[in-house]
Amino acid sequence: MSGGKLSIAQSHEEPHYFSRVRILEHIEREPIHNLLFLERQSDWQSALYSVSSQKTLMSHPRTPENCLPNRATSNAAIALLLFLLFVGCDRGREITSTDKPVLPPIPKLLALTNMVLIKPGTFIRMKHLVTLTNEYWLGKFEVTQGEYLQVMRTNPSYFPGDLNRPVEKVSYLHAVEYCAAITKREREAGHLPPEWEYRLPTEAEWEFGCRGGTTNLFNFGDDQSKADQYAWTAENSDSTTHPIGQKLPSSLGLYDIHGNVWEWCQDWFALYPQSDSTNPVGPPQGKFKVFRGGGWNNEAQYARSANRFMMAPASGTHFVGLRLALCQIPVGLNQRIGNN
Ligand SMILES: [Ca+2]
Repeated sequence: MSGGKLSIAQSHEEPHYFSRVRILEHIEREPIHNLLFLERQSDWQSALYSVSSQKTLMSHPRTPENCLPNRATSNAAIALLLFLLFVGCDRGREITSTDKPVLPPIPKLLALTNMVLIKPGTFIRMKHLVTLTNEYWLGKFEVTQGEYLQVMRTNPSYFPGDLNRPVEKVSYLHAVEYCAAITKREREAGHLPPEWEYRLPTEAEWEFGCRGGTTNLFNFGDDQSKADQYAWTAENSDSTTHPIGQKLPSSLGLYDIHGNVWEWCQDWFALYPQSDSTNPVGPPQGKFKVFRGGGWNNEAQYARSANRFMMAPASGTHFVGLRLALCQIPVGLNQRIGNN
């Protein structure tokens, strides 16, 4: 824009005059490209008013600078302005809902079908109260050889022949890898909200689920002679594992939670704290990881709800397997999301 036009606008001191002159100048010179500088609807309306009501503008002194464009250019400019107005090219208008970026929906939790929901609650451990404040899920069955093979492409088990037997000879480290693979698969399938993950249960989660509100030696009571109905132990196993789900379940619907194979837990082994605890996860480090529930290789007394054993995390043996847990990731540990 030349300095001459600027002085004309200022000399007439008309609020809209300068903008009209400037609009018409741009219509005349660059009817498409330069019109994009108009950022308010009022500017467009002002421009239209000026072009269609030439008398208004003509009432101002005619100078080479503020002369109206010729008729052909004006008609083209009017058509262009009308088109831009009706197609919504006004850059100053408010962003509507249709302009907002579409974010992917947050997945709803869809647990695997063979999981049992465990509600929050408390239980007594070594005379101390343990409180679990969040609901979580436990696998209805031990992880089978078939399930492990499908995900990990290998089957480390000592007892072959039936893929419905529980997987064993799986180390704690490989069990963790399996849980992470399930988490990744279910997350990619859109079945897991960001704050949920599959993992090994903590000892407290395992025992609370096993007990199902009972305070007895076993979840079926204190009568060990009933163990044959609920568990594969050294008394009835014939020194081998058995396909999952053949014995009676616990009151919560958990099969083989006593016996068949022992089950890895998340915790490092340590003596329990001599106090009440909430959502305990065990010590931050250690030498051995805990496994629970007894197995085909030990008598029923070792399958008690409270019994525990431990092994180095890199070791695997033919009487230890795993059971999946589905839990919320504690606040502050969300950095694990996406690393699974
Ligand atoms: Ca078991």
